Amino acid sequence: LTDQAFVTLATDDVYCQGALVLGQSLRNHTTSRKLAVLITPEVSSGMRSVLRSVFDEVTEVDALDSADSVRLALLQRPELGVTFTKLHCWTLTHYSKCVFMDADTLVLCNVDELFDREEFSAAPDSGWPDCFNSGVFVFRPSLKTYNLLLQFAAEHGSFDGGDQGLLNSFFSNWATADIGKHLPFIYNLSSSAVYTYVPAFHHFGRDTKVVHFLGATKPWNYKYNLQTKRVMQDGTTSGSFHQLSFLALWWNIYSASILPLLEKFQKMEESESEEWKHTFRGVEITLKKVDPSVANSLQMHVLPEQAYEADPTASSSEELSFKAQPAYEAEQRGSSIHLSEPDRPSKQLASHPAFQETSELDEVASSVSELSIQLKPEEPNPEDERRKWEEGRMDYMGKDAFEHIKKKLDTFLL
Ligand code: UPG
Repeated sequence: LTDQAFVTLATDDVYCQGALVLGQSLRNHTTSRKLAVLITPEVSSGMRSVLRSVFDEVTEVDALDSADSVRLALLQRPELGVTFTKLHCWTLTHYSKCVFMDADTLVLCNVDELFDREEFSAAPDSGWPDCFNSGVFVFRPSLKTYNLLLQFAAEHGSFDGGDQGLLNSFFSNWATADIGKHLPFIYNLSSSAVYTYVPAFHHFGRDTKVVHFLGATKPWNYKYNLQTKRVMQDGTTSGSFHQLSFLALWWNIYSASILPLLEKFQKMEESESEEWKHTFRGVEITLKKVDPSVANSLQMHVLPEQAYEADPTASSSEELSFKAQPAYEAEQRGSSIHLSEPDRPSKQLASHPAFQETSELDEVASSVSELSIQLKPEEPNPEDERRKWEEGRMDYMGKDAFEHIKKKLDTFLL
């Protein structure tokens, strides 16, 4: 059944974490279908390698923004415009039928029977059950449908500013035409439904097949204790026992299968490459080892030069200096450089294990455009460290404590 696939979407490295857990959960439950992920240019090359080890197909598409800021503002979720990118799934015409799943969903068992359904099948949205939720749906890739959707979007926009409003208006007879196209709610259980109708959850919840962590707080925003295997609750975390156990399930997969992959690929890149390339909204930064015999001797190139200035001759084993143009701001956070453009949140531009982590810089550098990056002295024996990690001998209380792992992940996920 190679002409059918589960498809998901991740427009940045953060959502990729969700896509990876979803992909792994489908693999764990031995799906017989292909796994495909749509990404945008912002996804880093390291993350693409990790995605390729879980998914059969990693396809880059352009971000498609609804550019409908008024309606999105109504939703108080300006970032959702990016979900219009989801429409690209109709262009995967080498598949005859697909099941789309949001990157914040998780399967609890094999759900291949979804492919017995027809376009357009979806489960009711718990907020307005005459609408379907667009986090899980069955569709048939077709350029004709894709173009009709784009045309419809341009003419009518989306009543909620996201893809869900648009798709509900487009497939407007879903609520009444064919009950066969209503997926049971257990194929898209939003975690909030658990507390809005507790008795129903107690009665039917054990049959749940797909959990959807819908809303602004995603599983990867929680803290997880690797030793106790529990999601940590601080003052801001609320959630029923069941919600927490779904979250713990997500984190179990993440820590057991995804974290080691991320670690492995990061270490491979560090040890194999003499050159590191990072791309950020069309800006490319290259770090090159200048003198292999000198620890951490790096040279930095930034393209295009009109956006960011870096002295191409500046190379040193102790310091790299970097200057963002006046409109941009640069800051060092841990071992990564972040850049922000006017009115946009800052994003990581580059990280390198040789960057000295300086907490002082964190505080003072947020408003400056010029930055000197201190380079670390040589690390003691990274081979030994890697072997220990691979053998599962992690130093949980010391350097491999959760905060440090998290910090490390942040260097290429933020
Ligand atoms: N996504 C990205 N990058 C982003 C935002 C979203 O890749 O910056 C993808 C990802 O696959 C994600 C999906 O789009 O899972 C939906 O976005 P999400 O942040 O999960 O939104 P929710 O509020 O949880 O989802 C509701 C619907 C969803 C619909 C969305 C917008 O459940 O199906 O896409 O609203 O209409």
